[in-house]
Parts: sequence; C-alpha cells; structure tokens
Amino acid sequence: PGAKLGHRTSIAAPCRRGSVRPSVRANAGANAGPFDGYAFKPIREMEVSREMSTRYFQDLYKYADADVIIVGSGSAGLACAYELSKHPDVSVALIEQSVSPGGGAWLGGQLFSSMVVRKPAHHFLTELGIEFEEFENYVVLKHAAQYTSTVLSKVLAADNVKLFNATCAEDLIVKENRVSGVVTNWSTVTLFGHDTQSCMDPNVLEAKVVVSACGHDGPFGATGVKRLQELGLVDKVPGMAALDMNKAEDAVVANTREVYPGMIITGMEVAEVDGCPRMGPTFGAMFISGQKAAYMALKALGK
Ligand code: AHZ
Repeated sequence: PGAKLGHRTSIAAPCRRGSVRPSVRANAGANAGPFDGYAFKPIREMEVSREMSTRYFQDLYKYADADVIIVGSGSAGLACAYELSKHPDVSVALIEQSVSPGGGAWLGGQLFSSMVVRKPAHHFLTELGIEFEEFENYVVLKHAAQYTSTVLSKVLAADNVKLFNATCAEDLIVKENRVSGVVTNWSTVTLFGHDTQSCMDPNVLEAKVVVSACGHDGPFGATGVKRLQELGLVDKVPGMAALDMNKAEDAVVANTREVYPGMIITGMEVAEVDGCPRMGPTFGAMFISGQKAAYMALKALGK
C-alpha cells in the first residue's frame, strides 16, 4: 500500500529466502524460460575494485604526460579524437566534465531526433559507416545519436585514447608563453566541492598540445578561451553572433586554429572567441573543425 508507480517493490523486489510473494509464485510457469538457473561465476568484491582502480590509475599515470589533451567530448571534440586515434603513437587524453560524453550531439536540435549535415561533410559519416538519407546539398541521419554513439565507440576502442569523464578541466597550465596542460578535478568537486571544503586541490595533466572543444558559453562552455581571456592571453571573447547557418559553418572551420601557442580551438568555442554566427542545428562544421584541429595538433607534434 502506498507504493509509488515504478517503485521496485511493485515489480521485482529482491526477495528474502522463503518470502516469495504469492503473485510471483503464481506467475512462475509463465515466467519460465531460457534464463532459468542462469548463474554468474563467483567474484570477490575486492577484485572488482582492483580491476577498475589499477587501470584508472595506470591511465592517469600514462596520460599525465600526454601528447594531446582534448577538453570536451562533444561533436567536435569526438571528431578530433577519432582523427587522432588513427595515429597509434600519439597519446590522447579526452577530458569530459559530464558523466556522459557526447555534448549536445545526442539530439539533432531542440528535442528532435534527426541530425542534418551539410555536404561535403557527409564524407566523414561515410567513413564512420553511418547511413543517411541523401539530398542535393545535405544529408539527414535518422537519429543524431547514431553519430555520437558510432564515433564514441571507435574513439573508446582506440588504444591511444583515454576518456576521463566526470572530470573537469578547471584551469590551464601556462608556462613560457605556451599552454602546456590542464588542471583537473572531479566534476562533482568543481561543481559542489570548492564551496563546501576549505580546500580541494586539483590534479594536473601535461600535454604538448591542448585542444579546447568546450562548446559555446554556458555553465561549462567556452572554458578554454574564457580562461585565456582572464589571463590576458587573448584580447576578447565576444561570444557567438546571431544565427546564420551559411556563414557560420564555413567560418568555424576557417577559424579553427591555434588561438594561443599550445592551444587549438575547435567547434563552437571558435565562434565564442571570434564572434562569428552560430549555425544552430547543422553539424558538419563540428566534424570538419574537429578533423582540422587534429590535423593542426599532428602538425604541431611534427607528424
Ligand atoms: O560537457 C561539455 C560538452 O560535452 C564539455 N566541456 C565543456 N567545458 C568543459 C571543461 N572540462 C571538461 N571545462 C568540458 N569538459 O565540452 C563538451 C562540448 O560539447 P558541445 O556539444 O557543447 O560543443 P561542440 O562545439 O562540440 O558542438 C556544438 C554543437 C552546436 S551548438 C550550436 C548552436 O548553439 O548554434 N550548433 C551546434 C552544431
């Protein structure tokens, strides 16, 4: 009585031995099937802990000295990471403040499913093996999540790329007039910890190149260029201008660049620092800007 709809006791609460509810017993025949008697191999709890933590800390050890750090795993950051994953000798740390990587590209625009990509950026989708409906000047994916899930699965499978999610880049390392890494913390600390503890010191990751793919302004947006502005290392960050799809996409790709020695910007963060228009729900520029950022990072690494 009083159980809320969807509360676990209304479906299948874990039963104490000998306390099978009458309704469950009555349905036993109807529920019988190939999973009856399914039994997992035994495991010790500490094994689970050690498998996770040793790998994580080995990765942290390795990527503390990365070739490239990409901050932000939205559509542009993922395109950049995918491109760099083709170079097994280049180590890439992908830092994402959210638990779920992908940024805004799980949807096509507003809450709509389909994703529109203007040609010729559809070649990138073909390379990824993603199907689309083709029109004269653009293509349409059935669901935006097809892009994000596909590119993400390839990036995650790459031996040279490590995603550190739920991790926030809070600051930059700047030495000798060059960005040479990022200052990180658990996102929960960044969001809630600093105000409740006297001190929650961060961690640091060094890199030869930092790619800032933090998206447009917002709670976490444009953090790379906003920090450069605070430090007086870029003149201004005017913010993206009003929407104009045709101007915006070309401009974002054209202006994807090393904005300060050691730091390349990609995706909508480019529009923030240049004041060029936003494009709204068309994603081709994010892919190509990400690819261009990867190309520039490789060039900076002498590849
Ligand atoms: O969580 C952010 C998101 O996943 C992450 N991020 C931002 N700041 C971070 C920080 N540390 C760690 N300090 C951080 N992670 O960066 C990701 C940005 O993804 P996004 O999808 O917001 O940006 P994008 O540039 O890849 O794609 C933009 C897509 C847009 S916005 C837009 C418009 O508003 O007109 N149009 C398009 C196509």
